[in-house]
Amino acid sequence: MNNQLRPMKIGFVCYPTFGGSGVVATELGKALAEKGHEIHFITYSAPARMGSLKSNLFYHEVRVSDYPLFDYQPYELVLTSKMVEVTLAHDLDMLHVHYAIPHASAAVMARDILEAKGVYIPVVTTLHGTDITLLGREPAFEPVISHAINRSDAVTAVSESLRQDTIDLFGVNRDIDVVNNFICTRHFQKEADENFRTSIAPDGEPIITHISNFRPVKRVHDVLNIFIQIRKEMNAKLLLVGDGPERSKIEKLAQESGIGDDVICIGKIKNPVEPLLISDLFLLPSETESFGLAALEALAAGVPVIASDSGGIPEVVEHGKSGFLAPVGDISAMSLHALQLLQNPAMMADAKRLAIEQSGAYTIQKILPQYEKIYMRLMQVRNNKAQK
Ligand code: GMT
Repeated sequence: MNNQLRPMKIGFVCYPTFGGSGVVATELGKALAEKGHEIHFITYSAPARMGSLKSNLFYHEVRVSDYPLFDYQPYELVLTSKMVEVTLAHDLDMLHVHYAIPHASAAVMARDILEAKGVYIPVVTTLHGTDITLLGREPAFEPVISHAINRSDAVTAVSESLRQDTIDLFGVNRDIDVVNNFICTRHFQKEADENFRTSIAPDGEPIITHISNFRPVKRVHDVLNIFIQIRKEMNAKLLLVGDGPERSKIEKLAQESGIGDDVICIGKIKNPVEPLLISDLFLLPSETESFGLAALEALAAGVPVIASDSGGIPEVVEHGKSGFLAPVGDISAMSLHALQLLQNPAMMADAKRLAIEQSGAYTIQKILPQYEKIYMRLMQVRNNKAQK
């Protein structure tokens, strides 16, 4: 434990799903708990990556009863009340919420309710991307997101690109700390499962992988079209991991393109490490990506990445080193880069080595202290307030 930072009790609010923001929040909470802090997850179901409860790790369910009075159940209000309840019951020091809505706006309201009761609790908001780049553009959400950002006690963004987008889109004039996403290296220090590899590529074909929530922003049709170009030149398999609105369309397109047998969709899985360890190349041609945690996970598994040069991706993947970047939608450039790597073993070996090397800049050991520094800053403000 850092000498200057006493163990703290922190309420963590996130989406408990497999999405990047939930994964980052859960892994951060677990690592802080291991360092001696007391972490209370406040979510509508147990976070997917939480695993079994350990000491210092707690989970409080937000349960919205089905009131026949409402056409829409007021989740944000129930979440707010739960944050107030857990803060008082467990004497929390801080709330760290991941994703602007409804988490940051609910936390700001919870803090106001608690302040009226004479309890001051700082709110840290971590912005993850779609809350800013997609929802932030919606007039239906913009005023609430702006308010939540301006009224949080500290705001972090997962990349410099997202920090700039937040300033540009919301005109906020407050400090935003950039704290990058991270990986837990030990999760990747495993042998690849050879049976799994053979089941996907029985004749030793290279495996090209894409992992996402299959939303339009991921441009999974580009993934398929890049693969079709590669397949014209060499044997290969496309491994699609995850599920979402575009999946059945992509499966149908793969069948119609005559390469259906080379496209394997395995759906949603808890942990992306196993498929990454058997992969040769990772594709992430997204329209935008505030960071691209999936790309970082691929690098950590020693898998070079071919991606679009949008959002925060260039901060993660170094063009010409750990992979290649091209403009959004430039399928021919991305397929040429992919073939360059797949057909050149020496270049591929270098890219694999650089992938692992570059992911080393984003380990939890390097990122966690950056969050602790922010917590420490807010604890000082809290203590000063208490002394007045
Ligand atoms: O990628 C998604 O659509 C899921 C989304 C989320 O909120 O879970 O991911 C966002 O947050 C991740 C974690 O910070 C980032 O790595 C992703 O780049 C970001 N997605 C987008 O910006 C599209």
